[in-house]
Amino acid sequence: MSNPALAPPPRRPPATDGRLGSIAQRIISGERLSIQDGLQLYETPDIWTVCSLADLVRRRMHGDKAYYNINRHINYSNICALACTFCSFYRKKGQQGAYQYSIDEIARDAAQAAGAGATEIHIVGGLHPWLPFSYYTEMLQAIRQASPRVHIKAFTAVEIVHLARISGRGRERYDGIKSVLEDLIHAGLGSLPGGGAEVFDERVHNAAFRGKIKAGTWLDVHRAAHELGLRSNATMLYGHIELPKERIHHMEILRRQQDAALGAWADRAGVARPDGSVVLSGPSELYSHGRLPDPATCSAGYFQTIIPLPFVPDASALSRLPGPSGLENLRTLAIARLMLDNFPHVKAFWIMQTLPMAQLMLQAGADDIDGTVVWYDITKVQSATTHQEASVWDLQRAIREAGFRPVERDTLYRPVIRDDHEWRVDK
Ligand code: V47
Repeated sequence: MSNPALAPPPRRPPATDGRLGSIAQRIISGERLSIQDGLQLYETPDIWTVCSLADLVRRRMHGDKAYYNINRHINYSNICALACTFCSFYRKKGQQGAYQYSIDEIARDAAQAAGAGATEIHIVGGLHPWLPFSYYTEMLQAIRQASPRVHIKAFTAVEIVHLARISGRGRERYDGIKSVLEDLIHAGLGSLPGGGAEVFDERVHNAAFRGKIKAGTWLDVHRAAHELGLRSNATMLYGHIELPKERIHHMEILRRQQDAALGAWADRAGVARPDGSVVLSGPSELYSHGRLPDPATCSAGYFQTIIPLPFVPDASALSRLPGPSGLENLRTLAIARLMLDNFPHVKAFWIMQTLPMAQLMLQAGADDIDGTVVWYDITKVQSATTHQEASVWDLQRAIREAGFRPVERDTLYRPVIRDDHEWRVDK
């Protein structure tokens, strides 16, 4: 007798939602979506239309290119003054599993990665209660000295604020934050990663992120970085206690800040800005990727990439929560592509999404899957250890199988050209 549990599920036709017609029209003509539109994209059962609209925009911006990089993440210490409910990474000093790398160890690991072809070192850690400010500048200097060509992307906004505090420059003061960034740039910092943004909402912050910096301070750090000519990324940590409207609000805040960051460039370049916005994702050549500030000639700082981070509950104080499902991840990434029309890139961070899911995301708005990573301590998906490495072959295969052309990029999205053990960027 056949086992009913093994019978194929009934085939349902994919849901189509006629109400998406007007949103689709506006996306096709390159108009900016409203908060209401964003909510409708969350509410509709027609997830495949949402994904295919995001794919349309993504192809308009990047054609068949899909980016990856050769990088190495270094988490210098997990000792943290905070004890965030969503975090499984932090330890208290003396607690089992607490660690802190010396500058020599960090420089050695970075040099090893650079020797193996990495173009980027991505450094983040906990808010260490006792390490002095000089530890951070010496860390950057040591990497720069041992590996002059590698790009150092380091420290989330909450770490920058911590550094302002421990270096006596005031925790939340804008000029203090800016002068810390200046010191770090001088020591070798190349850009800021997008971590620590979580969800920009007072209710969610108080319930899940109490103790971390609030939205205004996170945005100030990135604004200061952009004013100093640094590029940065932005994240959204979703799938815990926040509501869809709070995710859309988060995206809207980032979009507004990016308008301001790109505004100065657009004014200089004579690019028209209807309503003060800078839409990069429309059909017009005026807004195509090629018209973005060229790193070789323009010192403008701005957000390069949005990285939606699905909440991984394992081993955190919120482990009772289920975390987001695969379809929720796909939808959120697609909506990020559609709402954040002034962000050049959308990253499906394979470590948190998994590589198979990142492949699907390439067909739903993502143009980047991050890199080889090697070690990653912040989250461990599906019983992974801290050694989480993808080879270049793995990344290229995943991209090709999804129907795209793999392009190795540096941190600033310049194509990397390799010749045996040498590499250079195509400007
Ligand atoms: O700041 C912490 C998040 C971030 C959990 O800029 C968690 O290119 C999910 O920002 N479940 C660090 N997320 C990672 C990050 C990042 C990663 C890859 C690329 C880039 C980039 C940035 O991870 C933290 C926090 O927001 N996080 N705990 C968790 N349980």
